[in-house]
Amino acid sequence: MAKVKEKLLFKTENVSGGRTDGESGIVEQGGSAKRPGKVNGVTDRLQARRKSLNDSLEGDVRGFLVNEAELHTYDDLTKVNPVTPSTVLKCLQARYSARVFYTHAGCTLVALNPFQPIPHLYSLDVMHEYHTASQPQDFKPHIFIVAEEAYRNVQGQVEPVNQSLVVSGESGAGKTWTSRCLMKYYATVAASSRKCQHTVERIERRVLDSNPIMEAFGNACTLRNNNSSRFGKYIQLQLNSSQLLVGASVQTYLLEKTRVAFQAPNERNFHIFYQMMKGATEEQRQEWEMPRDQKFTWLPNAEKTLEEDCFQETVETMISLGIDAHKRAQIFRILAGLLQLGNVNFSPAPESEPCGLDQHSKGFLEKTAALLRVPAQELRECVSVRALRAGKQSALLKPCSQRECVVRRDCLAKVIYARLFDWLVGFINSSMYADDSKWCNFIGLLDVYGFECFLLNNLEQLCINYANEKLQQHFVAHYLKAQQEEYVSEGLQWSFIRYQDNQRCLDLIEGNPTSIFSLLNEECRLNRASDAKQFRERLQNELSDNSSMSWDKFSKQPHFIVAHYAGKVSYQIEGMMEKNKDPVPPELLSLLQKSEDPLLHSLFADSDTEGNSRGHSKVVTVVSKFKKISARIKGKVYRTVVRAAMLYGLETVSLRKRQESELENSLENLMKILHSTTPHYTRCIKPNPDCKPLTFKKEEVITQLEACGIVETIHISAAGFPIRVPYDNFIQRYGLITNTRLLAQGAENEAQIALGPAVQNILDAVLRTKSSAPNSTPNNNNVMVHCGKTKVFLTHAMLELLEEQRYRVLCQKAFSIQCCWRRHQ
Ligand code: AD9
Ligand code: MG
Repeated sequence: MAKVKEKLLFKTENVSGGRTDGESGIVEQGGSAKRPGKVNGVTDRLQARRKSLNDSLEGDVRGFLVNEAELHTYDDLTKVNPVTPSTVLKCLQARYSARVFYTHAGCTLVALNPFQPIPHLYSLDVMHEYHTASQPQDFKPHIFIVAEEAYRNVQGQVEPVNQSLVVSGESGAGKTWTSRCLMKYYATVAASSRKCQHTVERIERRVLDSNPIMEAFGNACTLRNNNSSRFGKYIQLQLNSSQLLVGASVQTYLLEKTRVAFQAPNERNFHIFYQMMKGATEEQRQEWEMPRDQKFTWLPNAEKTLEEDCFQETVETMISLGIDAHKRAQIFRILAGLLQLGNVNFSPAPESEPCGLDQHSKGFLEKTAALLRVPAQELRECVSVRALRAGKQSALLKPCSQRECVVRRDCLAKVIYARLFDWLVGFINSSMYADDSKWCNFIGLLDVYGFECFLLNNLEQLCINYANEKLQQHFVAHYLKAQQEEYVSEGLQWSFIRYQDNQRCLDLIEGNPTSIFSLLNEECRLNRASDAKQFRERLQNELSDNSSMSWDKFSKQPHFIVAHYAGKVSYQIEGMMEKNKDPVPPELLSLLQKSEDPLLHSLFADSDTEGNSRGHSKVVTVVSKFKKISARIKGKVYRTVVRAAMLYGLETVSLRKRQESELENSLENLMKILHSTTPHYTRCIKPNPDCKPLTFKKEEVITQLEACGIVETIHISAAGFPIRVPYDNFIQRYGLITNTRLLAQGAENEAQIALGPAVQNILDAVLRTKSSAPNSTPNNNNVMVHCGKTKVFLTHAMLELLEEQRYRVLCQKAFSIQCCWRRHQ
């Protein structure tokens, strides 16, 4: 007997919605690399049959996909059959080789980084084409489809709905590039009205100009990306009732301020320092004490030439945003002061004496003091002597050790830089923000750090991964909603979906009453000497019943492991409490309050120089600031802050308002905004670690697909009815079970509906066989099928059952043909 060719076929839709493959098909919306349930109680043959089906569902795609040569034409990954990590990978690779960089993955867009300019892909003409198309989704996948969909959605069918575009991915994957591209798109399409061309042009320019400034101050060259954003940002583009861009606001998260004073080997400080060093005029050099040949400890790898080292562009955008010459001079002077500070080194001294400074360091300290406009002697004392206070008594002065001096020096640089950055963000906001009466809706763009897992992970990674965990939860909820909508439109009920969410992991990190964050905060509030081992024991005693937490028995360092949705991460505890407290010695704050530089003075004018010094537990820790939403924050406080800042020339925003604006930047607040909008997800993928054009490394990509949740999405699909087959395709493949023939293929909606009874007949026949031979059925519980209006929704177990039945019928037919043939011989 000729071997029955068993292979699942698939078909897909081309960009204009038509079929690209004429064969009958099973369109699988999701698959699973590890499908639940075990095969049991079946004959050997069926077991083997099932195994081969399983293998083909789970394993290599060779000989399984209809036409590998056409893989690059699959515009939506959910149409690849089966959807497994390996088929998804293969499809993306084929597309990348064919220089196709965008692919839909259900409700998300996957963007592969080309690592080379592709100007024709983003030209004004292309923007125009997507913007004016009646059905942009019929065009090739593109970031402009997402942009346009969000833009059109703002109007909403019933009422306007705010939109959020969430761009995620690992460092160097293209998030910031994509966000910039989206901003350009809106600045172009939302400025197309001639009526208020003047204002729109102005605001559109400002919105775009905010990028180079924020990147100059917040981006740096790292091992992973020459222009790596060292902060997260959420930009709201404000639209008026005519859908025109009239303003914008930006919120930033978790600036990596430690970079000012510490750069990992082969990495660099923030771009702005290099820009100043390379682009300063001779006059500026003199003022900033920056001769060309001067080496600065905090300016490593200055010899590297980067596109980002463009001082003139930064200055021009500062001018365009309204930062006047006076303010610019103050900003650059402060930054120059920080560079001088980095060259101050301390020499050890006996315990009762302050650390010494050699001649060089003395010189740099004096230059620092002159640039920061603070008394040099006080600066020296502040970094080398600690004031201990008990109650209202006068302070007891204690010389700091060499290490403590370094910590205080670095702390001074970090706190100045962080406040300067916040000030800049405040200024940018004040120059872009539209009056409340002028806008009614917004499109938000979120560009945050992706999931991180390094050799050593600490509080920074915990916060970043926690944020990603929250975003993943939001994504899952949204994705399920999209699935539900398809089920509803096909007349199915939603309750069939079961999936694993990441709530347990979130409980572990942020839950009440006991979680990593709560214990960490408690430990910091107790204000006792941090003890990593003791903290590890507390975690183990109080959280070991959460299965997302574990420990490596063989590790000597105090640590804990969290099982995130994207993988396990081991966090070291050493230094975590200190990072969480993020203390600033009050002496430093008092010193800065005395600065004669108006900008520096204003940055610290409202600092609390008392609370911390008494050792009271008024500590607002890093994690509570990042996580928390303040009950006091209602509606438009942020706008009030911005307005107040404008009113007072951006210098006298009160402490309360500044704290409120800080809390406004909390993750919970961000999640609240996201939940109130319609989200659109773009997952950026970095095809190789070396940022080389057109190089696709499978291992790199698969790890990212896992980390950004694409594989997770597949698992979620598999939890419901991953296989959806249009009625005509179903009859074409399984009609032989009941001798039903399909006369025409590719039926329209009504014709599909008319096929319902025939489909039901086939299903009844198969399910009857199943109940008459219960032992032969795998995963009895998972044999589920639902007829929608035009499609059959199947579980994998039901698909297996159908395939078995089809195989039996084919064997019977082959057998009777053989008998018939023998009889005739
Ligand atoms: V990080 O988390 O901030 O370290 P991002 O933001 O994900 O990172 P970024 O957008 O900075 O990465 O992209 C890295 C580089 O990839 C850019 O500097 C571009 O040179 C390159 N890139 C990214 N996307 C594109 C693109 N669509 N076309 C061409 C691109 N080049
Ligand atoms: Mg970035």
